[in-house]
Amino acid sequence: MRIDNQKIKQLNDQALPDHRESFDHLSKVLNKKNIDVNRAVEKLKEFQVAIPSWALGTGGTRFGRFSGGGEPRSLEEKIGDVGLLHQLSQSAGAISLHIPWDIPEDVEAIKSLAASHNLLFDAVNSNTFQDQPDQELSYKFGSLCHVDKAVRQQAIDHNLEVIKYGDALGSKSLTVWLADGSSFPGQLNFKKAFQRTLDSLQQIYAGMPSDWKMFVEYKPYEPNFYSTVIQDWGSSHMLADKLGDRAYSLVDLGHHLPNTNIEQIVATLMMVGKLGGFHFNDSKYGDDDVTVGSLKPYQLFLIFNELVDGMEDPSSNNPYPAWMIDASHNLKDPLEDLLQSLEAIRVAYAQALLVDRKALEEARENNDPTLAQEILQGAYRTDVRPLLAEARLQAEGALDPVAAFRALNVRKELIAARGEKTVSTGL
Ligand code: PSV
Ligand code: MN
Ligand code: MN
Repeated sequence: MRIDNQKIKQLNDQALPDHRESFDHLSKVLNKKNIDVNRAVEKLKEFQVAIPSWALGTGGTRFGRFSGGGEPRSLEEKIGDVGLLHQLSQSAGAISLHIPWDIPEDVEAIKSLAASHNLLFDAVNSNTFQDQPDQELSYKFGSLCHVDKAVRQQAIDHNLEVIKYGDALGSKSLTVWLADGSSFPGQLNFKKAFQRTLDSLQQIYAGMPSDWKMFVEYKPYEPNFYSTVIQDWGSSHMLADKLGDRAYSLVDLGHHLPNTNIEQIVATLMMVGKLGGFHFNDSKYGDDDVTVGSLKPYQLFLIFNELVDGMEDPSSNNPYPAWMIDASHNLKDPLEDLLQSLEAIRVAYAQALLVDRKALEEARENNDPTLAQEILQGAYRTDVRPLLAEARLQAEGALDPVAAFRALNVRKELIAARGEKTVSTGL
């Protein structure tokens, strides 16, 4: 399904006088502070966030899953859903696939479908955390770290196959997230497990095309609750460092112990050119995967403050990071939720663009924490939503994507086309 652009335009026209008023007001405020409003709007137009194929259906908790209906039943329908998000928001220009959930049967047809929605293929993801029905050996006790060479080889071969699918579609990176670890003290030899994981990753790295990157994700818990092999950014960085120039750490917001200073991790990884990608979500307790910015928007801003600092640093050799939402929804409409996440990410990004970096650096050099806080919070407390709306308007998206999604009865139409009881593959 595609939305008629005329209908988006009609909704925008109705909301235009209010938008103009708030955008003009904000422009005046920012101009007084010597902030280039056009530059900020252009930056926002360029800023694209990938949508993971597994976030398009209703996620579950271990107590149940309550489908909202109209979930995508195939890769084609998943691409269609990301196309809708991109049409409304003009900021979701890529999809991230998870193999084997998203095996493309007809690569050329899938490529042209994605292109017709102006979508690129972001990082491809391997899955060695579940056993597939036709699989010979089990990952119950790990995959790339497994004590049995044959299991490791099976997991390596799977990753190489994922790279092949990604390459055919035009992806340029592989994200490896491992569930490997142990649930009981004494179960695993930490050092041997790490060495075996490195050895397996080296073989996968060697199988990547020369223009590909590998992103190594870390997580301190779940599904193994005593230890995970790649528990933190230090372990991830050690692996990426040993693997080579095209291997990087990937930071997922939910993959930290409570109160971890994630913005400092971001700054440190970017300083050494090793932050490859970012997974956005929010959480209160663990890897809750709830809507970005729904709980800790100030933390998100502080993270973006470091990301923008790293991206604008001329001496940095960090590549432009790959942005992705990694969230799941057990109550909300997944598409509405993703629109809210996109908005939260872009709000934090826009606020970080407003930070006067020269003044902040001076405050730091003068040991003036009060002024440093004034500068940061001045940017954080600016309502930047009119900037986002203007960027969308200029790109022919919707001024208010969630309102448009509802006014145009998108979910109702998806249910009519796909049915009430559809279940999408994913986490
Ligand atoms: C599991 O925690 C996880 O959410 C990781 O963050 C991966 O990126 C994702 O699943 C897909 O495998
Ligand atoms: Mn993730
Ligand atoms: Mn996760």
